Amino acid sequence: MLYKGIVNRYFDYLPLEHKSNIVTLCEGDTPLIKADRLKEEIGCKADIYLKYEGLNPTGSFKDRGMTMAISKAKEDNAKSVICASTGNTSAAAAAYAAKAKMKAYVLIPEGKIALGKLSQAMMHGAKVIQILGNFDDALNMVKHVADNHPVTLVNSLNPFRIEGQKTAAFEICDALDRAPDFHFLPVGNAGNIRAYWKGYKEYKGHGKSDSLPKMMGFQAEGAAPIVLGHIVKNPETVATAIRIGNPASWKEAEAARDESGGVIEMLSDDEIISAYKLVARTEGIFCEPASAASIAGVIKKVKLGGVFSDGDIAVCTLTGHGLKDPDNAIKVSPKPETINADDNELLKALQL
Ligand code: AN7
Repeated sequence: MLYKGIVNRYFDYLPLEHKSNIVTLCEGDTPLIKADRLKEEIGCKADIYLKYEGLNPTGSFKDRGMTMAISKAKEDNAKSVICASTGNTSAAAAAYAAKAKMKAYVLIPEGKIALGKLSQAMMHGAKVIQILGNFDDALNMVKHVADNHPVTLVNSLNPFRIEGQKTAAFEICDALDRAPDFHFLPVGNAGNIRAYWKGYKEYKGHGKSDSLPKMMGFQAEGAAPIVLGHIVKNPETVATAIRIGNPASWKEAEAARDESGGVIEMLSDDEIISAYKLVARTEGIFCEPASAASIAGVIKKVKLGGVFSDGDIAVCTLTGHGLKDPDNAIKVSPKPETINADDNELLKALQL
């Protein structure tokens, strides 16, 4: 049967009135990939599975929330949507608004979003406004606009975003035929950890799984408000997607951590980049730097010891595709060699 996206697939679990209002790019149904080479390389006792959300239509997990938020906006006859973004939300908002024949307005921190994401927002015809400030400034600004003008906010403060994103937890339980023991993911604005936890709890409530994972969230050291317990005024990290100092779902992220018996911890940019390279080179999977925080989190726990047992299942969400951020990929990789079109020079360069 033709796949029609997450709202259609999980319609009974989602708060949309009519299927006719679904706006979809056929997001979701992303692969859960068993990462045995990575497991061996880092000496992890648990089996590791990667939920490769980079394979969504705009290249990130944001499509799950956006299909739901835009479908609901259509149901409510909205004509335009607005969001602040570190990049991926703006790409998804722009694409789904285009499909829905709505106008999208997106605010991004100037110079601090990955090139692929900027190109997407521009290509899909959004009005792109760069702020001489950070994501947190931009989020405050769009909240003020949406409170006072007829434009729908599609940041994860919009509860329908969370509803859509929870379907990733459903897919994981469906694929494994159980819930995992651990779920690792990066934390920025904290909507996704909140959404997964909601999804796992609801699925268990419906009798679709009989356990819940420990939620293992990871922030970047320079942007770790939840770990530090205070707002970070000038967040900084190479993982620009999670360069956020005052997360909207702060309390809900803490609740997910505490109810599940999990953690929210921080990682250095070096740890994130080394996991980013490792997953690309062992599993053939290219994710963006922020996404690799989930793998860096597993590595940290393996080094600590005593966390995983044989037979445990740890799922890592790879939130966005590596092609989003070609600049960082090139920066951390060996430069290609240039030679003349000459067989001897080639043999010398190949060092077979
Ligand atoms: C690849 O696009 O906040 O903790 O404006 O793009 O749910 O915020 C992106 C966040 C992780 C963090 N990985 O998720 C935005 C935005 C990637 C991301 C996160 C983001 P949340």
